[in-house]
Amino acid sequence: RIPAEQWAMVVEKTGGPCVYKQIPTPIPGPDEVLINIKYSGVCHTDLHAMMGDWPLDRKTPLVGGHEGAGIIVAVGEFVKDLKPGDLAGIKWLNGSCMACSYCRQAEEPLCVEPLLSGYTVDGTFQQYAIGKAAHVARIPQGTDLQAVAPILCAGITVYKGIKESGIRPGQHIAIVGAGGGLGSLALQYAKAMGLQSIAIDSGTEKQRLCNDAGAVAYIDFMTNKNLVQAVKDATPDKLGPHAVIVLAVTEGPFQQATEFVRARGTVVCIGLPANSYLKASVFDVVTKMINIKGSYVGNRQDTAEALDFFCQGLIKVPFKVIGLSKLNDVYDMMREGRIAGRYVVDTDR
Ligand code: 8ID
Ligand code: ZN
Ligand code: ZN
Repeated sequence: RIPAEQWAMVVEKTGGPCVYKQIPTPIPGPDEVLINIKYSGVCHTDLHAMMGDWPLDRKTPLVGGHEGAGIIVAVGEFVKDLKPGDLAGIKWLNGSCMACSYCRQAEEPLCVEPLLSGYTVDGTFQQYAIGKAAHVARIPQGTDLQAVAPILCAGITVYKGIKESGIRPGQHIAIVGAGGGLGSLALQYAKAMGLQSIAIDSGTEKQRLCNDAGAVAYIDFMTNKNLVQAVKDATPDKLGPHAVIVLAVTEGPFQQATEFVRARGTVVCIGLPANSYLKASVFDVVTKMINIKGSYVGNRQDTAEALDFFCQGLIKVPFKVIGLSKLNDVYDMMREGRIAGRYVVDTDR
């Protein structure tokens, strides 16, 4: 029943575009599972991967994608707790060594020898993809596979980032890039976690999305003349948000975040713009006791928790579905910052 060949979008050279073609169906190793991917979210990371934006080697040719939800069709001989027919998801961390000092402490995203889906190993922009059994996301039977796909990177990442900020219920969080894929999920998790969100992005479509998600304020970074003051003014005491989650794909907003975060507040860097550096006033960081940190996807427990919020019905993912063969169109829209929410590709067309 598993076909020898299957449809995939393949990056054949840096800069793209992806080529829609049939390639052999991969065969899982003893500690792996083969998943018939039904839907996959398209993350900005996939575009960075195609463009060769990062100082990190990747494979070529490459099948991108790391937000894939589907049905297990084969399991390796060492796999005991998963079986054909179970629902599962492939996330950015496809596998890790499980032996290094980070893996031993469940900090597996920091593994020294990670396998990265759609980067160092083929990902989910194909009909059949492989994941290490230890790392695939366990998705409960009956889950809507279209809607859950974006949880597998965007959801896990922003949920983890919010936890890393140390913010508490009732406090204000600024989400920079709130109308994008990670941002729209961040608004949902923030609300579910009892936080008040200040959304920063641009355009009226993203404004509508942010308002619908319950943001207490929307600030347009393209038209606002004094963004730093506007963000501070959006908190009741005008001192600024307790935490900032920066999801933007350019350098400027990382700098700006340290200017509007409240004293003692935390800036969590999540976006990964090419060739970018953090710059902040040392005087402000010291005298306001500002915390600046990074946050990188999530571990297996973060994955389970992020999925649990979704399965409880607390996370409404704003997504649009398009055929896998149209992936290049999604990248074009993404480059121009025109996507409100997330695109999910259907691997059957
Ligand atoms: O683990 C991680 N740290 C992780 C996980 C997943 C993704 C990091 N990422 C990275 C991606 O590689 C990418 O660099 O997070 C970034 C955002 O991914 P995304 O949400 O998938 O991208 P998007 O849908 O294109 O959204 C980006 C949004 O940022 C807005 C854009 O308008 C868009 O809505 N934006 C930009 I560009 N500049 C802005 C600014 N100055 C801004 N919003 C506010 N202010
Ligand atoms: Zn991603
Ligand atoms: Zn490791």
